[in-house]
Amino acid sequence: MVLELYIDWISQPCRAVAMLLMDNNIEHQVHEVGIMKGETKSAAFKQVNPSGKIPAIVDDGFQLGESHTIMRYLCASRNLPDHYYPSDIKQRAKVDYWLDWHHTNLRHGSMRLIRANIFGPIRNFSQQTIDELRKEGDEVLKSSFSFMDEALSSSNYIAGGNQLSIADIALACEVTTLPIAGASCEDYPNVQAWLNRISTEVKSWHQANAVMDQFIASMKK
Ligand SMILES: N[C@@H](CCC(=O)N[C@@H](CS)C(=O)NCC(=O)O)C(=O)O
Repeated sequence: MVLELYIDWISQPCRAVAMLLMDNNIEHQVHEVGIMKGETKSAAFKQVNPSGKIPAIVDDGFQLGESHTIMRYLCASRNLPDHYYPSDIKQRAKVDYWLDWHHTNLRHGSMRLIRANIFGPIRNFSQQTIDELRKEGDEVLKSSFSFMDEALSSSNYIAGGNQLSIADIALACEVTTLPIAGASCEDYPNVQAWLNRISTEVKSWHQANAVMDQFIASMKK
């Protein structure tokens, strides 16, 4: 049975999973679940992922959520090239380190700004809430980018090594979404160079980012 993928193309973790599938020609069927339409919280979608979050997959009846977990599962179940999630235990631990770091650092900051600048006005958050989210988001992003910039001063890839890993894909998808929230990595030259590198090495980068790129372009009009 073909693998079922539940995503919204605007979502960072969704695009990371989609890129891994597309770059490796893994057959899959996309089911779009609109975040803005509230479809992640529908009873039908919660049958697929009870947490009400995307991405999610169903692989021959096996249901799985959480983008990092899905990516690791795909690496193992589809025997993907070793560089994505290395079998060397120490290199693998480095990839896991950055995937874990992502949740409470880069993504934490990015989500604060997205909530403040996108969801705040739509969902009528108070000005105080928006200001607090912005302040925290700015601070967390600044320290996250400084930390990444330092790591990338001695390596072309976030987890070290000399090839792309799933940590690069997950983090790069987060960084490339930041213009939606009015932020960017342009003050961090190593992060910027790394983002350019990842965007050329991931073959499906532009295809997977097309909806988000259109959204960003429409915001500038
Ligand atoms: N840690 C999760 C985060 C998933 C997540 O936050 N997904 C968002 C889209 S980017 C979502 O489903 N939001 C819908 C909602 O909360 O209703 C992962 O990496 O998969």
